Amino acid sequence: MLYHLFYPLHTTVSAFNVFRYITFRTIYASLTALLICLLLGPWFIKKLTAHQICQYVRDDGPPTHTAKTDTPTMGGLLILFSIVTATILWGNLTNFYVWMVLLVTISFGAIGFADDYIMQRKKQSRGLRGRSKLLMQVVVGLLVGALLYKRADFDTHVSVPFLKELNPDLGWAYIVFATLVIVGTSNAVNLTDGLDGLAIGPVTVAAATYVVLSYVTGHVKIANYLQLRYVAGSGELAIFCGALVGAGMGFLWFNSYPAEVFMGDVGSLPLGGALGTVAVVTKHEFLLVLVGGIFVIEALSVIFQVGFFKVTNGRRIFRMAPIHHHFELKGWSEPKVIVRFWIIAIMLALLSISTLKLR
Ligand code: 57M
Repeated sequence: MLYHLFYPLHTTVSAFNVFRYITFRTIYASLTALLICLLLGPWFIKKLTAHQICQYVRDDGPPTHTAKTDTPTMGGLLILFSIVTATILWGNLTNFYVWMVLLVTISFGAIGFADDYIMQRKKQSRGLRGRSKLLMQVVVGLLVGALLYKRADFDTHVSVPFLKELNPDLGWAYIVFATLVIVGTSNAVNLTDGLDGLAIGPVTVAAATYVVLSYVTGHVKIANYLQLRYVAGSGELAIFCGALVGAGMGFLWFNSYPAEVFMGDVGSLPLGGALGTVAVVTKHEFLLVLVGGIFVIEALSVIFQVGFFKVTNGRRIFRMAPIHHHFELKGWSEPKVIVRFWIIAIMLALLSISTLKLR
């Protein structure tokens, strides 16, 4: 909005020229989202507590988690408000991809909200049925895939990290592929969200990585220089990712151990969905496996644990899945698990950025 208000005035006030730059708007989108979270956070947490919107902790989890009962939840609403406001303020609102990623964020937020709301109404730790939740996510994913496929300038080739010669064209199957990436990431982030700051830390790191990736794929000269697929208009997603970084840091202020608030599904589902959408639009879909490696490890730990549990009639690979519970039950303190997972997330992000050159 500020871009549309001020940039046209640059002919009279040359200082307004700065609104043209994606870098400038990304930094301010990030700071705006951070400030919104920091300023509204205490008031919002008080409201959640006053309305008794609190977590119902499962009684079969690690014993340390029972102390978390009554922690306010649905803090994701604050994250969403900060991201959407900062993106609308600093983004170019004529950009198709900006609206697409906002659409995914808001609709996945609505699915998460319904889930959390049911949990609150029923006063228990289970909300929407897993299948209904998945079906709604798939519908949004397919819609995004179809909208992209219909665009004349969208490329249905996929790029594989480290192998620049390998660019298979998926054709219409790209719609299914995009859905898989978006829905898979959304659920993997949701599974990761089981310790204070465990999900929002790596989400923030991944968003910062995608600030760089969106910027370079949307910049014709840099994209050509790095031999990347140039996606016209994708640079504007750097502003959205910047807002995500700001909101992530702002939320972490309150969600860091010991957490004053949890994000709830209204936070975890849209954050993952948004990262998946950015990966799809910027043509860095496979790289998301590395950028979001923590989410992949968490999801795989569940898949292997549940699979092994079923095949062997009750035997387990990990003490408990997702894998963060395994380390907790091994005796690592909660902050140690969290910070070590953050360290891995940062390492993976650096590795991912290095693939821009190592191909
Ligand atoms: C949700 N949600 C947390 C909070 C957060 C298939 C199965 C493995 C699924 C999995 C599952 O349901 N995972 C997704 C994880 C919950 O947090 C709420 O949920 C929101 C995210 N959706 O924002 O609102 C609890 O996580 C803790 N938490 C924090 N700090 C935070 O910042 O400490 C969350 C955020 C909170 C709090 O304790 O109550 C959750 O874990 O429920 N299921 C599981 O994760 C369960 N695993 C399991 O059953 N494993 C089995 C195998 C055979 C399937 C096994 O290994 O034996 C565990 N979940 C819990 N306890 N809580 C089991 C034990």
